[in-house]
Amino acid sequence: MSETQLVIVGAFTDEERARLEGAFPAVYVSGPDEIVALDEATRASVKAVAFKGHKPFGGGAMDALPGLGLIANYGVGYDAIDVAAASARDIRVTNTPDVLNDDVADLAVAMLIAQCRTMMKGEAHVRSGAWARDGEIPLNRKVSGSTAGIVGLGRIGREIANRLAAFKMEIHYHSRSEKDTPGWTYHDDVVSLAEAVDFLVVALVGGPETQGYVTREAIDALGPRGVVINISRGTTVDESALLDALEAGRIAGAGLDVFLNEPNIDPRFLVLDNVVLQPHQGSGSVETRRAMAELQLSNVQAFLDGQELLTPVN
Ligand code: 8YV
Repeated sequence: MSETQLVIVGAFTDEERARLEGAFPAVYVSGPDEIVALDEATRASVKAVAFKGHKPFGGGAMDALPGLGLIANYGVGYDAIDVAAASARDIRVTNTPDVLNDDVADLAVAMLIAQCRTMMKGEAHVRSGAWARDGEIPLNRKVSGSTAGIVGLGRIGREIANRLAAFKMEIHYHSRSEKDTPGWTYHDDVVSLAEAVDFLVVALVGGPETQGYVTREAIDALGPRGVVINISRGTTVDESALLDALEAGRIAGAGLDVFLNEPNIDPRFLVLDNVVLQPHQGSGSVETRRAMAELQLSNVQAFLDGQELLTPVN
């Protein structure tokens, strides 16, 4: 067998893993911590890593692969990878931007509508037979025509804003700088954004610089009709402040695809009836996950062929 070029690291599906193993001489480990346990000859021959998941990938795991030149991440968010440590070791990092924008934006809108229109309660009402027995569910809340606030107007944030504009919403946003978006209102801080809107949709990048970015003050500024939607990372919102506000009814509800401690989320969420909870499935359609896998594979291929990387992050 030819020398191992690739370590496949993380929670890949069988199909994704088979595609990588078909393309490159590869070994598999379930997480970065296991790399060090590979035999020395294998570690010495590895040139690239294909990574998927959210377990921390730090300098220690990188040092276990002396010939490593690339970590190709499966996902747009690469906050699990210590990019500074990679750069310090001349290791390139790539991600999979753009191909997932539609799916993630679709899910943000779906969670907003599901929360406001009490779709989870409606579903239970039909399935339990309560509809036939007790009649209609309580009236709920109109979505179209409201005011939406996007936190982070990057590629995904823009897709969400475009969708919500099509729902006749007034669009407000906060991001590092004002964008050229005629008709949309810029706020230079997240509290003033929250004060101005009905729905706060968080589309920030993860990582230390956005840790707790949506603060307790911002959550409370939304007010009792406010809804928080988070499709970014659990770290971007002060989760205990969000739970306190949801429990006390200081905001109306939330739609969450991401949490601080996935998949073992804070059990306080599980008993709330004003939240829509999703299992970090923003990019999780067959079509999008295939496109992400292909982009990751193309980055590995480009690197091993000495070509320019398609989607570098450092
Ligand atoms: C994950 C994501 O990559 O792209 C991102 O940043 O969070 C997701 O698409 C996916 O869950 C695989 O870990």
